[in-house]
Amino acid sequence: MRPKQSYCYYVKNAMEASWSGKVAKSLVIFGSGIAITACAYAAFRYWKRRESKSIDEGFEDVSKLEESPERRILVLGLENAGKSTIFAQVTSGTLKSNDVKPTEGFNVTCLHNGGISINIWEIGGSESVRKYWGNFMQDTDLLVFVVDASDLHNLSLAVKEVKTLLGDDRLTRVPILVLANKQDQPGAMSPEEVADALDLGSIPSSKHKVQVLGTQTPPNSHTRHPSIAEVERALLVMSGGN
Ligand SMILES: Nc1nc2c(ncn2[C@@H]2O[C@H](COP(=O)(O)OP(=O)(O)OP(=O)(O)O)[C@@H](O)[C@H]2O)c(=O)[nH]1
Ligand SMILES: [Mg+2]
Repeated sequence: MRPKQSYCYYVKNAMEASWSGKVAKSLVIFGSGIAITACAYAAFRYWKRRESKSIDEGFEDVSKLEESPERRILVLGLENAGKSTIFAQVTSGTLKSNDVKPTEGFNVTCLHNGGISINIWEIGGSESVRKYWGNFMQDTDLLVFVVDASDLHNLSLAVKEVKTLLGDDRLTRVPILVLANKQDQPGAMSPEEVADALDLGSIPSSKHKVQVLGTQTPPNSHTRHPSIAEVERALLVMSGGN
């Protein structure tokens, strides 16, 4: 038979029980606190690792972009020389020259060759736009200068503009493709005559590689003139996009 316990015994036991219960409870709370903190820390570390990985990946993407093969061609020439018409035929094959309007600012079109994108910037040639040509010189891989070979009246102005361009440091060693356009017009100068007029022979080959092509994109023509395919080939080779 169990000895009869005094009231104090029960109180003491109850106190001990409640004390050990509190300790156990505290231990459980403390333990869960540690576990939660550990989990939170682990989650934080995991998130940090993910974050730094995605930042690294971001940098990889940027470096890939920097290496991405892109070329930039700058197309200049006096107004009405035929820049927009030629490049519409080169990039989209369209023959509708009625759609061509004088370029008030600039046009950008793109040629793709393999994995390389060739961005073609045609800047308007009117007097009011020519003063902004200087804003487009940077990072040019190829300069195309279009001349209306049938417009003898404005030839000296074209010569003056070419001289100014050749004096621009940003174009040093940039290859130059001169298009003697409107070869279909009676009395148009030949590509050789245009080259002489622009004094292209005096340009040292160490400074610029120069090529001259005769082109024509007459209005109402039903076929693309072979000279346009020649231009396309020259663009790819001279811009380094081939
Ligand atoms: N006959 C003939 N006309 C051409 C030729 N190429 C262009 N044209 C015409 O010349 C005019 C001017 O052509 P655009 O292509 O607008 O000239 P642009 O050099 O772009 O002129 P801006 O944008 O004002 O600087 C248009 O009426 C064309 O149809 C060509 O080879 N022969
Ligand atoms: Mg134009």
